[in-house]
Amino acid sequence: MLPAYIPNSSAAVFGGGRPLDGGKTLKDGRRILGDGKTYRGLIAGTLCGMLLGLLQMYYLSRQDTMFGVTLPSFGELPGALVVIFTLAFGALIGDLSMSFVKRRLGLKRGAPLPVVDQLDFVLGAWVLTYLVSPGWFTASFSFYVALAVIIVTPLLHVSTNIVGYLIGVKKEPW
Ligand code: CTP
Ligand code: MG
Ligand code: K
Repeated sequence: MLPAYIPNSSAAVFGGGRPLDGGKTLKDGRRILGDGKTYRGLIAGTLCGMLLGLLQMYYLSRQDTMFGVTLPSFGELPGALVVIFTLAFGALIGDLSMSFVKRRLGLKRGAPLPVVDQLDFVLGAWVLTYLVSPGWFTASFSFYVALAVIIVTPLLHVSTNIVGYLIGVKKEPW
């Protein structure tokens, strides 16, 4: 999940500039996505998530087992590369999909939508990974993995956003 956790906070640090929706509004008079979803955030977020995934791959490729679990062999690494991309990019797609929904609900950029804000990127990462690499997804996914992620993620999300707010890269502490 690490390649999916990094992109949103990296987008908050490196994002800004030209918005993905080009400033356009829909018939409801509201922005398609809003100024909080930018090209720079999407690209930098994906690259940072993938960088972390590559570090994980490098580390894991140097050993055969971890905590008694047999790690993927080198031959499986190309598939892992694809998954690193779908986890990182999917996280940002999940986030911007929910910005689309937030705008349709009349919520302005930065307005909180509890639970959705904390888990949209997890859903995006899982859905894109499942669609692109269903074999890898089903092999790694289980009820307990999902449960752990759904419990831990909002706690991590809330705490990193408070830090982001305090250091001035986020406008709101959520
Ligand atoms: N960000 C970005 N590009 C993205 C995603 C995020 O530039 N694709 C940056 C923006 O500066 C954004 C910040 O990261 O303000 C925090 O992201 P988020 O909380 O998801 O955006 P909000 O500003 O809260 O906007 P929204 O209401 O649409 O969620
Ligand atoms: Mg927000
Ligand atoms: K969000």
